[in-house]
Amino acid sequence: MAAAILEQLSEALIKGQAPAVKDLTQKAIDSGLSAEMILNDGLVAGMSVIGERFKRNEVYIPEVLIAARAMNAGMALVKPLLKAAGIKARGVVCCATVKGDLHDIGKNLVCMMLEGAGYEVIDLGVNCEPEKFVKAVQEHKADAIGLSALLTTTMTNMKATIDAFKEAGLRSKVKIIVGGAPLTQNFSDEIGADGYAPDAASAVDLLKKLLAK
Ligand code: B1M
Repeated sequence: MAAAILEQLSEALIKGQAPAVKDLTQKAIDSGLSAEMILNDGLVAGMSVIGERFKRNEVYIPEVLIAARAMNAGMALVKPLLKAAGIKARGVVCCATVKGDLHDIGKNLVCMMLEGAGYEVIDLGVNCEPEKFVKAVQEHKADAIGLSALLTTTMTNMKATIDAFKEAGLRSKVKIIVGGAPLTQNFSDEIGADGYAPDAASAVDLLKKLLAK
C-alpha cells in the first residue's frame, strides 16, 4: 500500500501532474507515511528520474519546469511536516547568477534540481555581488554556493566571488560550484572553484560528491 502510493506519486511527478502530486502527497500523509519517506521515496525519486532523462536529452527544459512545478505542489504539504519533525535538508546551498549578469533560466533550473534532490536552496537571484554571497552563507550557514554566468564579460565575477570568500576567511568552509554556457572545466580550475557542472542535473551529482567528502 505504502509502496504503491509512493510509486504513483513519483510517476505523477515525472509526468508533471501537479494536482495529482498534491492529492497523492496528501493521501500519503493521511495514510501515516513519514514526511521523510514521502520526500525521498516519492518526490525526490521522481525528480531524480527527470534529472537523469534531462542529462540524456530525453526530456527538455519545459518538462523539467513542469515537473518542478509538480514537485513544489507536493513540497508545500511536506515542508511544514519536515520542519516539525526536525528533519534536516541534505545541505544548504546559496545560488545566484553573478554580478552584472541577469540571465536566470539556467540558474533557476539548477535551484529546482537541487531542491528536488533534497537540498535547502537559498536563491539569491541575479546580479549578485560577491559580498551578498558571503553574507548569505554566514546567515544561512550554507555548505555550498552555486554560481551561474551566461556572459563572457561576467564569468570573471566568479573569481571575484571566490576571492571574497578567501578574504572573509571562509573559503575552506564552503564548496563552490560553477556553471553556465560559456564556462569550461579549465576555467573552473583556473579560478579555483571546487567544480564545474555542464547542466543542472550534473550540478546535483557534483554537489553530492563534494559534500560527501
Ligand atoms: Co542574453 N545572451 N543577453 N538574454 N541570452 C546570451 C547568453 C548570448 C549567448 C546570446 C548571443 O549573443 N548568441 C549572449 C552572450 C554572448 C557572450 O557573452 N559570449 C547574450 C547577450 C550578449 C546578452 C545581452 C548583453 C544582450 C544585450 O543587451 N545587448 C544582455 C545581457 C543582460 C545582462 O545579463 N546584463 C542579454 C539579455 C538577455 C535577456 C534578458 C533578453 C534574456 C534572459 C532572460 C532570463 O534569463 N530571465 C536572454 C536570453 C534568454 C539569452 C539566451 C537566448 C538564452 C539563455 C538561456 O536561458 N538558455 C542566450 C543564447 C543562448 O544560450 N542560445 C543569451 C537556457 C538555459 C537553460 O541555459 O543558462 O546555459 P543556460 O543553463 C544551462 C547550463 O549552462 C547549466 O545548466 C543549464 C541547463 O541545465 N548551468 C549551470 C547554468 N548555470 C549553472 C550553474 C551551475 C551548474 C550548471 O552550478 C551552479
